[in-house]
Amino acid sequence: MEVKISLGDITKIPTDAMVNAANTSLLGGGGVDGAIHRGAGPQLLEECQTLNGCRTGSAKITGAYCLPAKYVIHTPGPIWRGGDYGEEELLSSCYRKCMELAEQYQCAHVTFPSISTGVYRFPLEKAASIAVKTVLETGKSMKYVKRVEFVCFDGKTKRAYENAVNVK
Ligand code: AR6
Repeated sequence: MEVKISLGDITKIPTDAMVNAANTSLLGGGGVDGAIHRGAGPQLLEECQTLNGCRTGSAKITGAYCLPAKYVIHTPGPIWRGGDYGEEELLSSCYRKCMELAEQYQCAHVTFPSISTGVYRFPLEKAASIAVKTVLETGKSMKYVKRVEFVCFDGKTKRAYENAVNVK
């Protein structure tokens, strides 16, 4: 399995499964969630309204509508509350569940944003390390998932993911 780090807008990059850093309502929000709903069009919200939300650390899959993807995988990351509330395990669980859904739906290429490091304030270096480690571990035994791409929205985030890949 290949891991790639890129800089840009995740909604513009063609993929099989585009991961959304959502909230537990799955009904949209700001940041990457807002961009994904705008790019997909109103049918995404209609489908999300049928899902009854999603627990933090879990994931649900939908169609991608007008986005350049086959599916969107929505995962609510943990809100950082100092580190004593299971935040690290929950973030790892987000990446693991998204990888498992991508494999189940036979996706070769999966694009991830930096889950929880925006308004949810998870410390960037720690988040990048958990993301890379979990993806590499879960990807090892996968048959369909061949390429995982972390799409970073700014240079600081990109450097954190590059460092995380280099220490592995
Ligand atoms: N492409 C790639 N990355 C992006 C994009 C984009 N188009 N837009 C923002 N980012 P955030 P969270 C980066 O806040 O911390 C929403 O309101 C951003 O710079 O989107 O998991 C949800 O509904 C940052 O590096 O997600 C939830 O309520 C990363 O994506 C809440 O925010 C994550 O930032 C989730 O917070």
